[in-house]
Amino acid sequence: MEFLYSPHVIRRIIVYGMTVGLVLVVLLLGRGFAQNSRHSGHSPSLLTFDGLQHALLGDAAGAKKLSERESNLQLRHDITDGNTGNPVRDKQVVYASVRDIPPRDETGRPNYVPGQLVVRFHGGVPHRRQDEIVDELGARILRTLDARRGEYLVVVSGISVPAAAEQFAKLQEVDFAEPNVLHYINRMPNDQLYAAFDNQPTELQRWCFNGIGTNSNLNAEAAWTITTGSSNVVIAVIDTGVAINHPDLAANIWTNPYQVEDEANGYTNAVHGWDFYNNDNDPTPDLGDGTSGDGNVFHGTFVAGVAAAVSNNRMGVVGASWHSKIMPLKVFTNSGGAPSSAINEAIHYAVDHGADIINMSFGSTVATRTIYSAVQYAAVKGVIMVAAAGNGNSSHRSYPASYPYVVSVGGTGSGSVLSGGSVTNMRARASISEYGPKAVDVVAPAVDIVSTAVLSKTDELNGWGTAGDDTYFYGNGTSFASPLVAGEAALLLAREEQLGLSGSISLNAIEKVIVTATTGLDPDPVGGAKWAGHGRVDFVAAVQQIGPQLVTAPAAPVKISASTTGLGAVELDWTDRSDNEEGFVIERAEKTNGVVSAFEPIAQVDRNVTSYIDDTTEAGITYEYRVEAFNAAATNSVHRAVKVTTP
Ligand SMILES: [Ca+2]
Ligand SMILES: [Ca+2]
Ligand SMILES: [Ca+2]
Repeated sequence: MEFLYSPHVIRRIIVYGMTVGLVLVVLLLGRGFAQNSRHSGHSPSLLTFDGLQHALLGDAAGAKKLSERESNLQLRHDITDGNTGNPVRDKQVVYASVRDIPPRDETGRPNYVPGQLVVRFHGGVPHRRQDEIVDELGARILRTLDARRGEYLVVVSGISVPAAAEQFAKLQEVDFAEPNVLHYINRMPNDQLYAAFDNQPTELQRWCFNGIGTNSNLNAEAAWTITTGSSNVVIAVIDTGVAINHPDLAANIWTNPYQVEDEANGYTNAVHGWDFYNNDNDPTPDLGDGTSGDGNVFHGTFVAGVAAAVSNNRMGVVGASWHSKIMPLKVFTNSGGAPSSAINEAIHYAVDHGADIINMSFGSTVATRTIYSAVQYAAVKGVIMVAAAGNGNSSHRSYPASYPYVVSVGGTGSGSVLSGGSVTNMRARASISEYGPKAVDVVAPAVDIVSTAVLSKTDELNGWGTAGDDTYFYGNGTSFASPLVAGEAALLLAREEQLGLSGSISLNAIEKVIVTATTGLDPDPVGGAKWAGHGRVDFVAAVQQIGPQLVTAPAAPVKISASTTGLGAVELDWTDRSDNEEGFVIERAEKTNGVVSAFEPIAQVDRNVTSYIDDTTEAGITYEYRVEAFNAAATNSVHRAVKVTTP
């Protein structure tokens, strides 16, 4: 297994004095080794830009003045000039009929203020007559918007807003009457590095997540207006470990609710994840030993931040999902090379500990039964798996990305601002990325990605701080495209939860959303027209696809068995065959004096749970049990019961 990132160019922003505000110093590092020449021993050059923050603030202030000046000019132009073919002014306004404005928008937010209308009277209608009309229609003027033009905000009662608007509009004295329409802003996070390089196409994070102007990219801001993610959605990051105390990650690190069970299984004190490489309970990165292998130390921390950094906290970076939990599962040490067995174990751990999504930013050209069986296990449980397509600049399959059930993510990004270009073209292939439908399902940005990181021993020897210090890096690689899609998947599950459909949409349906809510990209000279698989993911298009229409009934559990435990309780076991149940209902009937009672629900357990102990039984009674999978669409209809008689 190799890491799928290219450390060709990495710029670092080191944050000093986290608690007293951010002082940014950019260290430009020309790491002059390519992916396969880690041992070149190249000595990096180091450049420090003093006073960068000052310069940035200056730029931002300058930009603001400029736009104010422009808008003043525009306003003058608007007032004094005729229409001279300015496209900004040639646009036609199309008003919706009041009846065609739904009370709520597609995200469930009201489209207008209840009980309010804006009414304008025709010129020449005297104020007295205006008051009379308002009175006659049972309304009341709440606010005068423009007395001269006869424009008022009125309150109506006992009548719907559309009906009231129609009543007003029918009168010849009335120019228009319309709902008091609510407007919303798209969610743009306030994290310092999101739009740090203001007014430039080099606003790297924003460029990656959203694009700017007509250069739309993942359309994240519109998606974040609908949902910014849910803390109930867990993303397992199988990688080099995660710096769980990084101030831009700590609040989103998963805490293990299964510690009691874990003790019995040898995962002692597994509070925030597990290290399957060293078999210990510390899933933070091994910080290295000062050799070139240390280039991997930051990898898992970086991937975690791309998927789900703490966001909109005025600090550092934004993640694709703002509130998901990150489950750090470490399978690599600093020098790379994770055995299939550790990856298999980590996938099982993720599934059994409630991970909803697994990100795997690594690969091998070798397909293994060891990992594929774990992938199948996760798929049966409905866990979404996302993996990096690989950095081989070829059409070859890389695994785990190319296993069935795993979304393989290739990379966009040609040219690079960090390499001195003026823009990173996110419609074109990243030159490192695998391409073509065999290797790639979808693509996402893989160049000039900025995220959370941690310093290695080598970084310390280079004088950048102390190994283990929290920081931010820029980097390239399909390793970093994959967690963008993992984060997108987290937004989809958050939307599912928001709509009251938790767990009810099957893995199959979610995967279809990810691959169909995409944008086609320009053909690639090397990879051809289909280099990007189904295209570049589009966060808002995907979030908008989530809804009740995707819910199907869950498959019924099979192989239900019941047995009495030593203490007279009854243990039920079953095989879960559904990937879209919200949970299971346990039903019980009892046979007393030859009469069987009706089945009553006695308990409910979470999705993917496969056993239940009923300790409310009495001695010497014959019980019958049913276990039913349920979700928002249906409770399954299998009513085969098992029978047990307590001693
Ligand atoms: Ca460890
Ligand atoms: Ca942040
Ligand atoms: Ca299940």
